[in-house]
Amino acid sequence: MQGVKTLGQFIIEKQADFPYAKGELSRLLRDIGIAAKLVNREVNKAGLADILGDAGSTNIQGEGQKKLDVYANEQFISALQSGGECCIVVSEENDEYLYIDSEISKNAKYIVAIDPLDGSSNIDVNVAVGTIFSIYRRKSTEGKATMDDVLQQGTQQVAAGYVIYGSSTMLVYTTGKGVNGFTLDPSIGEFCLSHPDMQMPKDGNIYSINEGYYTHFPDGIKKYIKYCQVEDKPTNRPYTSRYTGSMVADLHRSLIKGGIFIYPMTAQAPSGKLRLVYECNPMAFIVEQAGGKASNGYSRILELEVTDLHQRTAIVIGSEQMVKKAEEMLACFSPQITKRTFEGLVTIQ
Ligand code: P6P
Repeated sequence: MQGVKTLGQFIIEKQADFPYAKGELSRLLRDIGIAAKLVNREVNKAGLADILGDAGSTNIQGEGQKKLDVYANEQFISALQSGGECCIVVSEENDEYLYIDSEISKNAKYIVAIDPLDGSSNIDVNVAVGTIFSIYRRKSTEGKATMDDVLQQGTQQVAAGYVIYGSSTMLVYTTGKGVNGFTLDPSIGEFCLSHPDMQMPKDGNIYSINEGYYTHFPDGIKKYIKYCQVEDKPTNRPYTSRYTGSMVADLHRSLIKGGIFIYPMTAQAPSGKLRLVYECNPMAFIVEQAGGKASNGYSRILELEVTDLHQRTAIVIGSEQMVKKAEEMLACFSPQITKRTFEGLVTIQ
């Protein structure tokens, strides 16, 4: 395979890049890559096998768990349990964190937070879905890792990445030294380096938001949407609207083509919908490493205080110039949104 560099080869090659270069993080990333290949196999034949439809159970979000959600969760947890490098797993599908109490993991130093199958409501209609993962090093140095090791600020991540199961399957990750993308070559069953050193365009003309909630958006977001729609040739407007309902797909497009993805707070979701620990923090780390920007409209996502495994946040993320424009509109028309019970809006840190 002349010129092809697999994920495994790349991880080993870059191992010296991070301070704890004893191979532990390399093995952890390898374990995640293996689980991603297993999930990919099932996602790609979901329409064939009897794994569509609700599994009957529901997750902490109260959402019906589709069988693929459950399968993906099991695969990632199993890979992390058997890999020996992870001591705690936080998953969107599990109410509490999972402490991995096994002989092989007794010296494990890493915490992994994961959304095993994000956008899973799109599976039945064959729209891209994704896995999002975030990796921290435990803070405590002895005994059993605890919640204090889990609830760390996004700036403390040592690695983050996503898998997008789309027209091709890609794994994109960062360890804080830039962002690299790998495409799965089914003929050899390997993720191969296809997008080295990914850079998010500083500006763009694609905005991504669920405009169905328009009436419930803060005024600043309404103003930004109208700004995107106004005819203005010098600033390449009107922009194009693209929204898939899968955060991973919308952000992957923005990473490659430029653009902005917004899931703001609304009256129904006064703290936003998306989860900080296993959706917004990892995506913000990746986007910032690629030269983009990520906030809740007012404060940098990676600096938000983490107080709960499943806490939600508003998010404005993507090309730097577009995010700055949206933040300007929020500052001007929805300054420091404060708690107002009748609108259900909350104070922004
Ligand atoms: P809505 C999928 O359920 C998800 O968590 C993200 O992947 C996606 O961006 C968002 O929710 C879609 O939410 O309210 O627009 O359907």
